[in-house]
Amino acid sequence: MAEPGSSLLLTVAVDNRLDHSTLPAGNDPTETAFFGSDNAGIPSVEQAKREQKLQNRPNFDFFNYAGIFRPVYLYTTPRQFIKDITLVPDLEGNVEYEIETEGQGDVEVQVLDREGNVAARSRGSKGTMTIREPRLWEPWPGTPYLYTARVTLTGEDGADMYEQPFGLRTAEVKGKQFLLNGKPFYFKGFGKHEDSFFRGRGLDLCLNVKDVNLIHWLGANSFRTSHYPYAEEMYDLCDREGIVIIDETTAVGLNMGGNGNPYACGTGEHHEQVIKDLIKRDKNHPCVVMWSLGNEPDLEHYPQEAYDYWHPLYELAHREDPQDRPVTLVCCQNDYTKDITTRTMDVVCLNRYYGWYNLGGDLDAACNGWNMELDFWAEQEKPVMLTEYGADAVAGIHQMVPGMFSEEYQDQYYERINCENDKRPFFIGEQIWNFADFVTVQGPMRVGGNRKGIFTRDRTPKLAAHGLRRRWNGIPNFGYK
Ligand code: BDP
Repeated sequence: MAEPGSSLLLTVAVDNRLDHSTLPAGNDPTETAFFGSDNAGIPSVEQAKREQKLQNRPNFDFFNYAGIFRPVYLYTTPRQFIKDITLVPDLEGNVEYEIETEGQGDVEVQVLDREGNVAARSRGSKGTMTIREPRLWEPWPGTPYLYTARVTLTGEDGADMYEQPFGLRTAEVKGKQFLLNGKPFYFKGFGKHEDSFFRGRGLDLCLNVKDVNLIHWLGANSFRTSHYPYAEEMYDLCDREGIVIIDETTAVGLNMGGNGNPYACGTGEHHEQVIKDLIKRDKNHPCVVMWSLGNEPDLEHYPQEAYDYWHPLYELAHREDPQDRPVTLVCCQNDYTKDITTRTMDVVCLNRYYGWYNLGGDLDAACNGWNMELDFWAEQEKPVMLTEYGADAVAGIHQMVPGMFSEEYQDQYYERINCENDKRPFFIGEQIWNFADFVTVQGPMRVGGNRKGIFTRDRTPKLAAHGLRRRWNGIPNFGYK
């Protein structure tokens, strides 16, 4: 330990290399890129590939950036200090708490209301406090009421103090419903990315405020942190603004399209750690209502291996979370009859591209196909939601007869698919892909990035944003299904 006043040199190395054993996963450097057009077998192409300069080959659809893109803080503590705070509130105002400390001392916990008045207090590192006349945390436009737990540890060396905001809310699945505070909740929102001009993925507090304002403007209530945990500042903001989050790990790209078993590549232990870290970091946030173990793994070609890999992770997440939130895994469009894992999650979360990657340009056929699949899910005793569906639209392309890549096609796509979803009582949410255009790997299917945003990369609305705004402002958070 450094003496006060002495200098300390801290060297941090960051490694952004990807392969099949990393999370997120990459392809081997010699394999084709995510969107590479293959033209396999042509001698000149094959040889040029072999002679190509080595580079990262992400097995996912976003630009991964590199380096440290979030703030890093160094701070000092007394010798006895508060290491961790765990809060498990209920709707009656009871808050179970546990304070982990380094060293011994007296622990005091005070719950402050929004005005700073003491609403409950307790002594000792573990116990239950009761808030009288409790106010619940409700998603916007309800009131996302926040309390603060002020924890003090007084040891031989002096006192350490930490303030942890929290909210009274519950999240659970019952039958085919997702209950928030005991009421059936309907998800309206997005998959997002941390991505913008100038900052790339770097933390941008102004951008976060802009995005949350746009979410309010649309009448949406939620997003998924596709495909990695976001900066903590975003969760703090969502706690305050009443935006609901599905919190996702970095496990994207565990899918070789059937050309290999992604579960034999050694990601298991790291994946467990990633889940533990995520839950430890975000467990007290009222905005987080569900954990997503990962995005679009192969669940079809190695169904048993997939189940044997994901099911223990599902159980781990339940064990790790003191609030025992629902747990899910986001499923790629696949042969759902072969996939035996998705149906075992608390919520069936589907990414589906009827009308884009298949049946593109024909929305009648797309709706027909989607309905056939919905008939299958109707048989399962689970709540079902879309965590991705969408169509690329290059802002400024307009067509009288809507064709792919036009703003009109994107707009009509959502109108048609949503109309089918509305007929299904077990369908509990629509998170579109994507909130805004974003950069990704180059390839023949990408026009200067992925254009499935309903906002451009600089956050101007496309036609579909207005249609969704009309729709979402008419759908209440509770009791729609
Ligand atoms: C899904 C992925 C997402 C992609 C999207 C797309 O989960 O990351 O960006 O498709 O192709 O497969 O637009």
